Amino acid sequence: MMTDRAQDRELWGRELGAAAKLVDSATDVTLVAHVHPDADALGSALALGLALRRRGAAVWVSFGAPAQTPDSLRGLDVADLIVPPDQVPERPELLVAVDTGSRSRLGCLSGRVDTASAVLVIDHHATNERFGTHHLVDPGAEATVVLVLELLDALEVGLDEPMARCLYAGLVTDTSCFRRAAPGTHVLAARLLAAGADPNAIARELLDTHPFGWLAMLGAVLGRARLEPAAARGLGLVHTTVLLADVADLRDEEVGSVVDLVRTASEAEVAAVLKETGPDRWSVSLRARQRLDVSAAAAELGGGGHRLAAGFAAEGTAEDVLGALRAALHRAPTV
Ligand SMILES: [Mn+2]
Repeated sequence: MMTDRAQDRELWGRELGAAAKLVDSATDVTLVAHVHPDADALGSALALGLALRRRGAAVWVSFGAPAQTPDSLRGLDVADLIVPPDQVPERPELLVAVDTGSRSRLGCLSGRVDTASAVLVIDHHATNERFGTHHLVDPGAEATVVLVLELLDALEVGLDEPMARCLYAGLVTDTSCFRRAAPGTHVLAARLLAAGADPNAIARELLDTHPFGWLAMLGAVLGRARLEPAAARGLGLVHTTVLLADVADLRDEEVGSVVDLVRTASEAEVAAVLKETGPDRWSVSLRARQRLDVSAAAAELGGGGHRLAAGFAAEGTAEDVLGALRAALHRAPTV
């Protein structure tokens, strides 16, 4: 499975072996997802957590923010492994950070990187800073759950339905419903279905369920969208803002869905959604169709991500942020 992915198979084999040994011998394991976890992050943490608990380890799963588990992801935590950050051990024997490119993305739990006896980083972000003592980092993997499954195979863990559900949740979301999945990844998905994952139920809960207020929010936000054909090196930029007033009682899931609609504009290579997080504070999501590397633009602006999906945080007026973004996209490499 790895032949089409890892650049150095021998090194990968060594890292996988070391990670498996580390996890195999741990009696207490703290698994941490990035702040505002998505299905890949929480699915990775919970699948590995379920497997390790079944093997007798004490397991905690947590994330720095928000205080509550996102609604659409609650169904993944069948064994109540998720605890609030203040219940995570002060000095974990083994800390596993999943789907997290940098320690700052662990939020209030980032200090555990220093207090843990060992830190395993499992991730697929190209911008990963390798901040652990052990690493399973492969930017060629479509999702972190792919790497978790590889680790589970190395540990000879048999998949059950709850684990398969968690892994499938990360796979279906991070591959945009398998549009960006390599042949081998479809084979992995087949294994997860055989282990009991229900693709229709998982996708409906994760992707196709929103409160009624979502429709009014979309009306306002999409009505403000603007197209700049000359931007993004002449390939086109479409952008809009999501203001705090637009999303009053809505969940992260509703806000996160906006970029997937904005990016459908055929005239634009790049889509940007500026989400207001406070007065003159923004969290910006970037998507590219195929020709521009938006992770380079995001990195230049202090963020990170993948070639076709990236983001950054910014301060200033929306127009200030757009100005900086236009300049960064003008310098972004084509692929
Ligand atoms: Mn991911």
